[in-house]
Amino acid sequence: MATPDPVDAPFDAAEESAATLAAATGVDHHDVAVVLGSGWKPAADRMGEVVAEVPMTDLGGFPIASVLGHGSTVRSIRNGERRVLAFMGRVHLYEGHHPNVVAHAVRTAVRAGCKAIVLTNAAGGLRDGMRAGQPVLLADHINLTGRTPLLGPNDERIGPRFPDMTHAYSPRLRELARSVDPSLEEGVYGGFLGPTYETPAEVRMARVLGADLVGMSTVLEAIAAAHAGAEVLGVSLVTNLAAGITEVALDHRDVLAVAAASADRMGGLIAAIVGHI
Ligand code: 8IG
Repeated sequence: MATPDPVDAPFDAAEESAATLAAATGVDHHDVAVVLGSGWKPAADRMGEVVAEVPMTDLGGFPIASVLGHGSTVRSIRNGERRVLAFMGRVHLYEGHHPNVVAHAVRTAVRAGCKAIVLTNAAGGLRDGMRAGQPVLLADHINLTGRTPLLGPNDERIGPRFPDMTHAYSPRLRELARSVDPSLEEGVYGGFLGPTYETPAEVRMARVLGADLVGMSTVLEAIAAAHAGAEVLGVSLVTNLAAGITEVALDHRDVLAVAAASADRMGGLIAAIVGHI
């Protein structure tokens, strides 16, 4: 059967994709999902034994592979008693997708049983003292995209009409992360639409608003997870200082180089956290 469209029927689409995932992996229940952002993919190799790996496009509801970044898969990983679902890539708003398509992975993970969602990303740092290569726990976000995956009639099967966001970034999971690595700092993530990096004036604006980091992902996924009642842990890897904070022009290749250099440490961090969730 064709998967229902996540735009019109997000709950049914997530339910169907979760059922397809269970059939394809032979694992009918997962506990924790991890969404791997730019440069974070090597982290998945340290999370445990890969039981199955499936192209995300096989699950239905995801954009075609050429958009997702070729070879985007989802892995089912055994980590002790826990079953981890690792999304080896994500859908971004700036690619032109509807917010419900951006949120489909998180909603699928929740339907697959995940009660905790780890959202990773690469981000620009703008707080004084931040440096490239530093991981930062998200304490909160500012959604500057002007979009939400909750637009339209609310489906009570997913969650409430007016979800509380006070504890969207789970204090429990942040504490757990700091118990694994006490050196972890926390920050507020400003989520922009992209795909340009900010102008220096926009970075100054973000700073005034209270952002410590800027990026182009995560906020809609966090909203979808909070709506669905899942705990969220957000982790940014600072791969560049935001525009105007540094005189150096931003280049995606530098971002990937920083991410590559940090991948092993980030992998160990996420693996250790997931093992305790
Ligand atoms: I990596 O400086 C990365 N992603 N918006 N700004 C925004 N997104 C980013 C940045 C940045 N660095």
